[in-house]
Amino acid sequence: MASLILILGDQLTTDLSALENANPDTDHIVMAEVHDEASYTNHHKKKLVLLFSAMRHFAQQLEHDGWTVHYQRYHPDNPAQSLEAVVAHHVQDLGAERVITTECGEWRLHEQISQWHQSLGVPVEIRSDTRFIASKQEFMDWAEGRKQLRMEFFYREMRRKTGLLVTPEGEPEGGEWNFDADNRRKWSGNPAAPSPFRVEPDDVTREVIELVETHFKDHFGTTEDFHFAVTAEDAEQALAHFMDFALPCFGDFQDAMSDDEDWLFHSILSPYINCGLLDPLSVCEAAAQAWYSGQAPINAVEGFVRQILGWREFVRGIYWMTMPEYAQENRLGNTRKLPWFYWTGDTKMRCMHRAIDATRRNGYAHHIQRLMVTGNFALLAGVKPEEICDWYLAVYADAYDWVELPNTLGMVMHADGGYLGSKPYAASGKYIQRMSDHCRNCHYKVNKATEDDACPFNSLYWHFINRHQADFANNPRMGMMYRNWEKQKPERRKALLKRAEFLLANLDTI
Ligand code: FAD
Ligand code: DLZ
Repeated sequence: MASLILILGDQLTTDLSALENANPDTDHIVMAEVHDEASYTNHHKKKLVLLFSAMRHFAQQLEHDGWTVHYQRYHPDNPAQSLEAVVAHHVQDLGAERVITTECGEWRLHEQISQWHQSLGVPVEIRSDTRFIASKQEFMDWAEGRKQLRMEFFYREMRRKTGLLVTPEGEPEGGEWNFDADNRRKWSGNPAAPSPFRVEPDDVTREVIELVETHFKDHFGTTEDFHFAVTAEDAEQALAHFMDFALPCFGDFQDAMSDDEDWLFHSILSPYINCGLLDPLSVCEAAAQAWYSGQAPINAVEGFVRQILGWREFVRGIYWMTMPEYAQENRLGNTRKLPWFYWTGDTKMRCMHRAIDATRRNGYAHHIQRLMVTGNFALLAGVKPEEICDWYLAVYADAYDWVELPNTLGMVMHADGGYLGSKPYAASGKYIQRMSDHCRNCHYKVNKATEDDACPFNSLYWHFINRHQADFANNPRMGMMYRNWEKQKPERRKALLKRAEFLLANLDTI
C-alpha cells in the first residue's frame, strides 16, 4: 500500500487537496470518530450528529466511488480515541509508506499533526486547504507592512481576485463595493420569513442520534428535531432553498432580530460550508448569479458575498497569522466569570433568553444575536475572553476554533486591540429595541436605566464606557459617546454606575 489519506470530520469533499492525484487502487483513506475530537469542547449535540452522520455518509460515497475506506465508528471502548492513535494503527497494519492530509482548521490539532512524522515513523504530507479563497501565505503577504488591517480592503482584493460582482472594467457591480448602509431594516413580520430547509433523518442519522444520546448525553443542546442536511447533495438543496426563498430579503433584514422567528432570512449554510459539504466559492457564485438573473437585489447579494468572501476569509487569515498568542489576548483586562444563564437561558432578559434558547434548540443563532445580544452582554459585563470563547466554541453547529475565536475574542470582546473592528460593538438596550421586538415581551423596561426594572444593557453600557475611558476616549469613533457621558449630571452618572455595580454583583439572578 502506498499512501494513507486522513480525512477529518470537517473535510468532507471529494475536491479535498489530500485526494489530489491519489489512486484508489493503491492508496487507502482513513476516517475516524474519536473521543478526543468529540470532546475537546462541550460540542452541541446537533453538531455531533451532523458531523458523525455526514462523515458516515461521505465514507459511503467514497466507497461507492471505489476507495478503500478504513472508518472507525465512535465507541467508548475503542482502544484508539485520538486521530493519531487511529492513524498509527493503520500505518502499521497496512504498511503505509506515507500519510497525506489537508491542513486542519485548528491550531490545537495542527500542532499535533505537524509532529506525527516522529511518532509514526513515516513522512506526513500536509497539504494546503484549497477550499479557502486566500491561502494563509496570501493573507500574510497582504497584511505585511499595513498599519491597520481592515476587512473591507481585503474583501475588495478577494472580489478582484475572483471577479465576483466585478465588471469587466474592474468596477464593482451596482457602483459600490459595499451596500451595508442599506442593510439595517427592522423586521415587523412582513414579508413572512421562510421556513428553514429540512431533511428528515435517515437510518444513518437516526443511529447517530441514538449514539449521541447514549454517549454524549451531558453535552449542551438537544438532538430533538434534527433536520440538517448530512450529504453534499442535500446541502446543495439547502443552498437552492436559500437562493429561492431568503436571499432576496437577506440584505434588508440582515441585522434584524425577532421574538418569534429563529432563522429570519439567513442562509443557515455555515454548518455545511465549514465541514466541506458546500464549497464557499460556489456558494458565492450562485449568489452572484441570482443578481445577474434579477432574482435578488444587489444589497442582498453583495451583503451575502461579503460575509463569505470578506469576513470568513479575513477571520481565518487573522487566526493563522496570530496564533497561538491570539488565544491568550485580554486587552481590556476582563476578569468576570461567564454567567451560568448562558448554559440554561434562564434569565429575565428576553433578548438573551431568546438567543440562548434558540442556540440550545437549534445549535444556531444568527449573526446579530451572537454579536449584539450574547456577545454584547459579555463585553459590557467584562467576561473573561477565555470563558466566552469556550462558550461560543461549544454551542454552535458551525463552530470551529479558526472562525469562532477571532469572531468572539476579536469582534465581540475587542480583546485583541482591534483587528476585527476599529471600535468595540458595545450597545445599550436601545440598539436591541431598534432592531427587534424583544423589548415589548421583556421583564425589564428598555426606556429605563437606573431603576430596579431597568434594562440591564443600559447601565452596563455606561459602566463599560466609564471603566474603559483610558482605552477608548481618544478613539475618534467613540468621541461622541464620551461627550454624552460627560454631559450627564453627576448624580445620574452615579445612579447608572450604582445600578450596573448591582447587576454585576448579581449576574446569575438577572
Ligand atoms: P448568514 O448570515 O447567512 O451569512 C452567510 C455566510 O457568511 C455564513 O454561512 C458564513 O459562512 C459567513 N459568515 C457570516 N459572517 C461571518 C463572520 N463574522 N465570520 C465568518 N464567516 C461569516 N461563524 C462560523 O461559521 N462559525 C463560528 O464558530 C462562528 N462563531 C461566531 C461567534 C461570534 C461571537 C460571532 C459574532 C459570529 C460568529 N460566526 C461564526 C459568524 C456568523 O455569526 C455565522 O457565520 C453565521 O451566523 C452563520 O449563519 P448563516 O449561515 O445563516 O449565515
Ligand atoms: C468537530 C469534530 C468532531 C466533533 N469529531 C470529529 C471526529 O470524531 N473525527 C474527526 O476527524 N473530526 C472531528 N471533528 C472535526 C475536527 O475536530 C476538526 O477537523 C478540527 O477541529 C480542525 O478543524
